[in-house]
Amino acid sequence: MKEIQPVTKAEEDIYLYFKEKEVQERYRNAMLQLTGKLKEADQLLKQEAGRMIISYTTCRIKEPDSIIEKLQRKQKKISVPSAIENLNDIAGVRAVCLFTDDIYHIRDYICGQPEFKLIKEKDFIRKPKPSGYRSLHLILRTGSDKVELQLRTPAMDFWSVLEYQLQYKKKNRKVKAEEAELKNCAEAIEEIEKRMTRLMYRIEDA
Ligand code: 0O2
Repeated sequence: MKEIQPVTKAEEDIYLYFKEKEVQERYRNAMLQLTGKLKEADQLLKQEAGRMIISYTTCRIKEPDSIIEKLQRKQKKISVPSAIENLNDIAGVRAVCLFTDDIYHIRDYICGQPEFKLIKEKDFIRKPKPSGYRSLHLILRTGSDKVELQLRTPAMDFWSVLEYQLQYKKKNRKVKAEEAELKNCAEAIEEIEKRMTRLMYRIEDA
């Protein structure tokens, strides 16, 4: 969202390095490897449950201006090695799963694959952020690269889109009422998801 024009040599290096064909290719391959495994897990679980598991998967490589903005936000050195060391989500994959239980089954499958080493896990589903943000973040290493996998439900996903938009509005005006309403919505979503999960198991057992 925030456009940063490279002004320093370090910023220009970041632009050049992360736009290099081989670098993009490396991150793309790491993401492809992960989406391949997600497809495997999806098929296996789909057969067991007899219903859809992963609704959709998206991938993205972080843009250089976003890399620079995040390094600034985290008060880290602006350089290519610093970005590689300090940012875990230069390559990011998001899988939207219908139910919270599916998210943990997918998590277990991916973590059981020898080509992926789990280096960090942040469970904002069991412990949501104060804003109400919910999602499961896994930082996985494959070869020399890191990929962030975000697992969430469709409702967590549409909630986060609105909250992300609000973060930008926040810079120019007061949004306390909207923040409070979003928090209420996050709680209502959690409650509905729990009811839907109970219903899903009742239907499966019927
Ligand atoms: P953008 O612009 O979406 O890419 P780490 O260093 O791994 O411990 P990190 O990456 O600093 O942690 O933060 P975290 O909390 O794991 O968040 C990673 C990404 O998740 C963020 O990337 C967001 O995309 C998303 N995210 C995290 N928290 C929130 C939140 O409260 N609301 C919304 N809408 N999204 C969130 P970026 O780079 O911050 O943003």
